[in-house]
Amino acid sequence: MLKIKDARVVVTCPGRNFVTLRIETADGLYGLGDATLNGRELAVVSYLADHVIPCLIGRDAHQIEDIWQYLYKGAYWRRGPVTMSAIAAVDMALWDIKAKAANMPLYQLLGGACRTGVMVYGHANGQTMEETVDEALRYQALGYKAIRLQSGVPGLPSTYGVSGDKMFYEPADGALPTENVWSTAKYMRTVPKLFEAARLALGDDVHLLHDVHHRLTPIEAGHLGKSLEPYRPFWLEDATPAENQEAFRLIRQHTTTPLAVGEVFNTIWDCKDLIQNQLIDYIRATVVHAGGITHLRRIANLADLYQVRTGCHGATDLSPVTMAAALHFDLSIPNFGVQEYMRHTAETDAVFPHAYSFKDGYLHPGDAPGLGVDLDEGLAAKYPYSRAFLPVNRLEDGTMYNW
Ligand code: KDG
Ligand code: MG
Repeated sequence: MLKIKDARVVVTCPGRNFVTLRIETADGLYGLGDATLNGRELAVVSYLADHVIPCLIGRDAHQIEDIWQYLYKGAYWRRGPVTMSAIAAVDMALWDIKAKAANMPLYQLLGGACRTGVMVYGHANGQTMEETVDEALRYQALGYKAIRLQSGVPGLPSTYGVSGDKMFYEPADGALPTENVWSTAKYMRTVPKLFEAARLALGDDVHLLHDVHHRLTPIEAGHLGKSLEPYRPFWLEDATPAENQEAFRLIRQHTTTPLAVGEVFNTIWDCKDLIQNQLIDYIRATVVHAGGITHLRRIANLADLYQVRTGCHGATDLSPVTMAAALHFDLSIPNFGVQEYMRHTAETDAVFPHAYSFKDGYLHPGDAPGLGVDLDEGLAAKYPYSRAFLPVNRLEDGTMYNW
């Protein structure tokens, strides 16, 4: 038995907010779990501190599955991003402890490596198409095999997903939500031109991706997917929201462009129909927002039956603890597709020293026991929480938008 002696939540803001759970056992082992929910961080802090940690003390840290079931079913109130991020943090920390107890990197406990490295995609973005293509060339020169392209839309003052800082894109940008303006017509004209220019400049050997950020209706998404086909995109992401999983059937009827969705999903129930009906090609659920490694493995196993591959969310609001967990997971599953990788700033990396490393377009989790990531609590304390929100989106006439 590895008795859980103590657990605490650490909130830090080395450039952006991160919530980390640290679980300690009676014999001195500890594990870390990420619980960051962008723009709603403190809700998860309270969920963990007030409602989860008291139930953990004295339990056997080895009983990962039982503790997962206890927190999920025992709460009565199942699912939802706050609950599932909190459960994910516990789950990650317990896997970290188990792997440290076994003196193995986590991927070994998960079945061992299925590949030599984890192919990642980076974010090339710019205010103009030309700037975006230049950025993409820079990523290609850094060795990236897969690159996401986002560009400003002519006629719109700002566009979500296009950042000022090129290497360290930060989605949450205001102490109150900033407002972007959206026009589907203007956007739809831009993307195929961007892909045409990028294919011409980058050649055929690089994967090109694009994120719609849930801005289109299914029929608009079908049209966009079809117009991108000549440029062979790796995927079109979040083409329409997926609360109605059936909506993806209409997109599928109109395009063979591969579809990715799921960064906002928190359980297998959010993607069950999408997967079983083969309406998507990549599932983007992540360790932190979808109930940890224990639950993400269940999702990936279901997806594998239907030839759906994983493409885990990996934006900067997912801490290095999640990045490490995702890499161990990605390395060990048969149906891995690609991993998103937005680099963290030097401040964040200093607070979370880690064993994973990037080389030639691939990340590797490293061979340190456990997740291979630590938390410098002294340094973390120097960066107090600072409220920040994701932007909201309005149409040109002021209508609140996002299907
Ligand atoms: O917190 C939300 C961001 O992580 C998200 O909007 C970024 O869409 C995103 C992506 O694909 O990385
Ligand atoms: Mg996205």
